Amino acid sequence: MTGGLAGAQLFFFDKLDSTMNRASKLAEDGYPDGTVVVAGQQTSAKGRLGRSWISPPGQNIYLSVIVRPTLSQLRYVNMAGTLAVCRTISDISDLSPSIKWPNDVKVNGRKISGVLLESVIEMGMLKHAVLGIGMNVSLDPSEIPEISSIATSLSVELGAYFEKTAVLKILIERLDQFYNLVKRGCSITEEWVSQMETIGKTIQVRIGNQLLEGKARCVDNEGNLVLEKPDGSVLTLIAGEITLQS
Ligand code: BT5
Repeated sequence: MTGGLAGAQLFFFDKLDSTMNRASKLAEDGYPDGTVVVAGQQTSAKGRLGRSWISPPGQNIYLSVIVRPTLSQLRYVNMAGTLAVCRTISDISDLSPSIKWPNDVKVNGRKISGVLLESVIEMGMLKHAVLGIGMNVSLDPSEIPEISSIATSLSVELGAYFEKTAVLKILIERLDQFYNLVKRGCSITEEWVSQMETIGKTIQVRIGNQLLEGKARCVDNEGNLVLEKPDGSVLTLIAGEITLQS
């Protein structure tokens, strides 16, 4: 722990429905910026847009952090989460993680981690937000049909056992580092984009029931994806409302 924001106080639970729910409750009770909630297992873990995060017991990381940035810093917190995961993977291996806009971390084309940001805004003011990170450390996706073809873990990629606590410690340190940059008003967009696999690719985007195809041109300073449609027109996609198909 670097003694900064993330990791100020850490709560560990063997089993929770979701670390997001528990961290959100603690935030409502006034726990400070950087309070971390970790679970050994989740029974009802959340992904984005009503999806779920498979969270069996064992050596995977399920973590949520209470964050209290300004409203204008909020959009960078998701970047801090994905960058912290990438840096953690690079710290402990020679794997090359990449970010799939806006919140997935992939290794060799498969998802190893997902990041989720939930915020409570009242009367134009940010009350608090919770950043969630799921990271597969020793998950064996071949045992889970729903994700067997799309997911991976550190153990699968490296053929070695990893001690979850050691990985968690590095992840919290990295999160602390990136979140501190956000809080100090430094832009981490450039670094985020440099880790991103999505730029330059032809992608399919689902917006509600609509499916669009286009070329991912760039990401603007606020993290929005700029899509060029086949007719040459340009659309700015805001993270949080959108799913990339592949
Ligand atoms: C995410 O959503 O990727 C955000 C996941 C955040 C999970 C953390 S765990 C700690 C904290 N507590 C929670 O309750 N949540 C957070 P999304 O982009 O919607 O991706 C969800 C999709 O990823 C699912 O529909 C599956 O296709 C896939 N998926 C589910 N579980 C997975 C896993 N363990 N590994 C890889 N992919 C998974």
